[in-house]
Amino acid sequence: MEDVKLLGTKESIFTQRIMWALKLKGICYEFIEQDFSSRSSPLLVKLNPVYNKVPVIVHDGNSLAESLVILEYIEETWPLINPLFPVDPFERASGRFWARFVDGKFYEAAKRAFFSSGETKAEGVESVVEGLHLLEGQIIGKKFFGGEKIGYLDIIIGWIAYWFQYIEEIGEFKAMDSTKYPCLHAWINNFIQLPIIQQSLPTPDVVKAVFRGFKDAAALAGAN
Ligand SMILES: N[C@@H](CCC(=O)N[C@@H](CS)C(=O)NCC(=O)O)C(=O)O
Repeated sequence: MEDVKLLGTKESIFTQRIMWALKLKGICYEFIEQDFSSRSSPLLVKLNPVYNKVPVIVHDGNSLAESLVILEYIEETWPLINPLFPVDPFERASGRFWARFVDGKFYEAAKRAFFSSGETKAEGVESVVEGLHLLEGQIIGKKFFGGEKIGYLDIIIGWIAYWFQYIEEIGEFKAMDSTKYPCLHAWINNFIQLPIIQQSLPTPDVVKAVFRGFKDAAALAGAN
């Protein structure tokens, strides 16, 4: 039995990555749900003093934060069970490149499209559209970004398959277009239909309430 604990929230796109990876590896873990409605829990502050953010994994008493780092750790700790990274060094590095793109440039553009208004919002939407176009180029001819089965990059991009539609709805913008990105659209359906993904997804109501909360908090902060 492994001693694995995961601090997170079920609505968090970053926490879900770790839940998916642990499930794909068949690793049992204790989930320690966090509540961000007031302050970060003392346990989270202790285990992730740098960012106070989830997810945090605790394995045999050692804690690690940042989902991309945790995913690499999970893969290196349990490499033989359902490998998530490609074997080929170029493919591995390329996966890391696109992971950074999604968590960096693309995520920041989605935040501008979601939170901003006027020119900044329009620029954010344009940048998201460019990002989707680039991701379409990466999935052409493949069922999953990992090839025939779900892998590291699918886990990173997974939030676009489910959360993105609600980001668009609550953020009042539209960038996803199944006619412009047919392969990405096919991937979304393939990804969402996987039982391991289905089982852990929060309901649309929960996701929308979280995103509305982000919007309201940002509006309140802007007004002060
Ligand atoms: N780069 C981090 C992002 C983690 C993150 O933004 N977590 C959010 C939840 S989705 C969080 O903990 N927010 C709490 C807060 O900011 O107080 C990762 O990949 O793990």
